[in-house]
Amino acid sequence: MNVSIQTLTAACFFLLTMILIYPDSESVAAEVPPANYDESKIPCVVLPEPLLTKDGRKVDSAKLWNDVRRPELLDLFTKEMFGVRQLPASAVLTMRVDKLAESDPNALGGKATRHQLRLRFFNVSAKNDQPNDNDPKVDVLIYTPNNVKKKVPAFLGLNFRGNHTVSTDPGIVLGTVWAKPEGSKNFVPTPAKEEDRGVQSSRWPLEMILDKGFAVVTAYYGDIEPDFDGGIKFGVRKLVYSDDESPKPDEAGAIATWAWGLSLIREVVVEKNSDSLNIDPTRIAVHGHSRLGKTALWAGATDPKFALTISNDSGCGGAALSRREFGETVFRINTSFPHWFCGNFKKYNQDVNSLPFDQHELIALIAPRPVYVASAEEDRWADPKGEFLSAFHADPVYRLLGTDGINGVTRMPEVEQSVGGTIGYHLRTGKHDVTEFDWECFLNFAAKHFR
Ligand code: GTR
Repeated sequence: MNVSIQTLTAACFFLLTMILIYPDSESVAAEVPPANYDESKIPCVVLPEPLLTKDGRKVDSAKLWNDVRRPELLDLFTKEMFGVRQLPASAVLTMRVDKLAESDPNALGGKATRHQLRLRFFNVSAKNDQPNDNDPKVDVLIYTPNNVKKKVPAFLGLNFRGNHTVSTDPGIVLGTVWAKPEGSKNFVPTPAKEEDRGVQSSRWPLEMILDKGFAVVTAYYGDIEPDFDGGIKFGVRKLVYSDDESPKPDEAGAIATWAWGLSLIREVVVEKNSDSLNIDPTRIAVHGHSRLGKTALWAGATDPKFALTISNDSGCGGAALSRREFGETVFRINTSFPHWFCGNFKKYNQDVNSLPFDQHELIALIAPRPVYVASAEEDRWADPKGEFLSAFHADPVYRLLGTDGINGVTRMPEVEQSVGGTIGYHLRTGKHDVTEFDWECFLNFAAKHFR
């Protein structure tokens, strides 16, 4: 190498100047490199082996997986990525389910029965044994098909913009959403608007889902915790953390909190009321799009009572492999959304190869329960190939546990083909979204596995 003395001296001088200006490395805000979309620039990716224990044992039986490797991985994902849930702490937090407050047996033109109920959270003290208006609440919206007599399976997922946005149904209660007023940078609680009814209905084809004999259960994710840095002070966790307290490095970020909300709804709303709702609690699919797809995967991994999990365009921190660093990266996501994951996850910003896991192992944590990963061709930010590879590399765990895994698929399929077995996958044309095609695949997958 031909490096002149002058160049070396200049480099040393530059470094010394930097050290003097920025005496500790923490104060140097490292810049997130631009996103890479070039396959040839992806460094050689060596994935951690799901079927190898920390102490080097080969996992060759379901028993070793269940007793040792799965708990080991679950612990790593919990402490290093999503964070330990501080909820539910029933000693601190009391929850009241307002009776099945609103029902309409003739919703959606008679196709469905609609139920709406409100979960209210509050701290009990000597002076207070009732929630007040400022206490957190989560409104849950449920539709069940009218033409099925026996208990039906259900799709449970959070929505981005409020329950009233999933359908134009005028009976949906207008709640409160988090929005930025014109010219403001801050989110404030804002009464949901009549004109926003149904604005997200293309992502929630209710009639199509109901016609196939499934119920739909949803709630607004911002009710559980609003989605901005500092949102912890305004959701359910405001009852757990005091004003000047923030989560420790291994404590839950927003995604783990939303996932907690999904499990809570599954348990206290659906399972507890399964007779009156006519929903089969053993056939509940958890699903989500994008950041809520990441949430669905974590809910599926942590709550074995979710019988099936669907991730739509979940990307970085969801189904996409972190080590590929294609599109959105760990560094970028932790910088743009510092509240989504736990503090420890930021340790890996500039060295994803030191992560003690990769996202194929998140999918493996769901095994042997069916999991479906959906990608969109133009959604390069979410790295469709990385999403497929995660599904593919979870296959050995699914097969060890006696399922057909990805059913022999070895290559990423052409667009618009749904492939796989217990692990399902498709790549559709188009952008980052949830479309009718996605739902057709989810419904077929669920119908096959919930037979
Ligand atoms: C993007 C984010 C992604 C994805 C998406 C979404 O801005 O970078 O990780 O989750 O938002 O949730 O729509």
